[in-house]
Amino acid sequence: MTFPVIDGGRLLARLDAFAAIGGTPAGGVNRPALSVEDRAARALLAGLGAARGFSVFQDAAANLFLRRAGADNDRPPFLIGSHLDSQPTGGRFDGALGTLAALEVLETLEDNGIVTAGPIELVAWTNEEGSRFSPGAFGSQVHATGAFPSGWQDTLDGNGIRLADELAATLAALPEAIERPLGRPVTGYIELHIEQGPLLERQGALIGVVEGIQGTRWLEVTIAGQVAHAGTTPLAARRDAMAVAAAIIARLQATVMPADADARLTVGRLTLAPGAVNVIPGEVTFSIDLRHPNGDQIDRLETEVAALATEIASSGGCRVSIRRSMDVAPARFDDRLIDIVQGAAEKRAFPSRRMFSGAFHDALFMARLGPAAMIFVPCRDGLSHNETEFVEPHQVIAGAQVLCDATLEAMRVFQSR
Ligand code: HGY
Ligand code: MN
Ligand code: MN
Repeated sequence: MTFPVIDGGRLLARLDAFAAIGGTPAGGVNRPALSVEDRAARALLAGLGAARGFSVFQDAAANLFLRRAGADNDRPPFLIGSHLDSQPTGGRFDGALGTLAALEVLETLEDNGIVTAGPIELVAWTNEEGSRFSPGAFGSQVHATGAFPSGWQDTLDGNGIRLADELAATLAALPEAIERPLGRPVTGYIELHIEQGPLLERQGALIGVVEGIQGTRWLEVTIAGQVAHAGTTPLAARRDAMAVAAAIIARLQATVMPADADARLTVGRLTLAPGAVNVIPGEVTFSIDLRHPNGDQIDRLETEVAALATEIASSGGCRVSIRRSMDVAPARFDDRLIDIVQGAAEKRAFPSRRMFSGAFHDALFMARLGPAAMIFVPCRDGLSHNETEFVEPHQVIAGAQVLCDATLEAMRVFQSR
C-alpha cells in the first residue's frame, strides 16, 4: 500500500483561512458553538468539500460530515475529524487542526486517486467546547448515543439565547447539506488534536500516541443568602452568598489538588446577584470542572465538594444547591488502533510517546461506538484555551501525515474484513 505525502502548504493555508473566522486582535479565535462565526466556518468547510466532490451531510445535532466514497459504500464509514467551535479566548489550533487535517487527508486521497475499501468521512462535531452551551462534546454525545441530553431544549447561553434556536439556525444555514439520521455505525475513528499540555514539548516528542482520556464532571453550585445593605448590616446579621462562595472555593483549592496529584479542580465561571457595589450579594452561582483518570475518584471528589459546600454554607446562614451540567466517564482507546498510530509515527521516524489526555475530546464518545484513537502534537509551552496557542508548522504537518498514514492503515485493517 502506498502512503501518499500530504500537502503541508495547503493545510497551513487552510489553518490561516479558518483562524480569520472569529479571529481576535490578540491572534486567537472566538468562534462560539452555533454562532454566526461557527456557521461561517462550517459553510467554508462544506464549500471546500463540495468543490472536491465530497458529499455534505449534517445530522439533527448539526454535526457536519464530508463523505468520500470507497469501493464498497455499504460498509460503515471510517471517521476522522474534530471540532470548529472555540473557547471565547481560544487558540487557532484547538479543534481546527484535527478538522482541517482530516480535510487534507481526504484531498490527499483524492489527489492520488487512492480507492479505499469503504467510505471515509470527515466530521466536524457540534459544540465540543461546552463553553457557550453545556455540556461539552454535545454533538459527539448525540451521535454516539442517538439521543439529545435530557433538558437540552431549556439550555441557554450567558445572554439567554436558547441552544435549540441556535441549532435550528445553524441547520438552516447549510441547506445544501443532506440531512442524515443520528448515530450511524462507524468502522473506526481517529482524531488529531494539540496536546494542550507540556509533556510532548518537554520530552522532545513530535507525536503523542493517546491511549485514553480522563473523566470530566461539571457542577453548577448555587449559594442562596440574603440581599442586604452593605453599610448597615453587621456581621452577625449577614447571609452573604459571596463570602460563603469565596470560603468554599478557597477551601477546595487548598485541599483537592494538593491531596491528589491526579485530580483537577477549576472554578472557571462565577456570577452573582444583584451585583451592586453597596449591596450584599444574595445569590452566587459558580462552576466546578472536576477531572480524574479514575471515575470512582470523581464520585469521591463530588461527594467531598457537596459536604464541604453544605458545611460552609450553613455556617454562613446560606443554602446551597448543586447541579451536574456535564458528566463523561474516562475512556480507553482501542489497542489495535493505538498500535496503528504508533506504527505510523515510527514509519515516518517521528519521535513519539504514549500518553493519556487531560482534556476531553469527541473521541471520548466515539470510543463507545467502535475503535477510536487520538494523535497529539505539541503546542508551545503546553498552552491552550489561550489566544497565544501555537503549533510549529513542522508539527502541524507531522500530525496530519500520521493521521493520513494511520487512517489508510486502519481502513485496510478494519474495512477489508
Ligand atoms: O475542556 C476540555 O477538556 C476540552 O478542551 N474542551
Ligand atoms: Mn478541542
Ligand atoms: Mn478546547
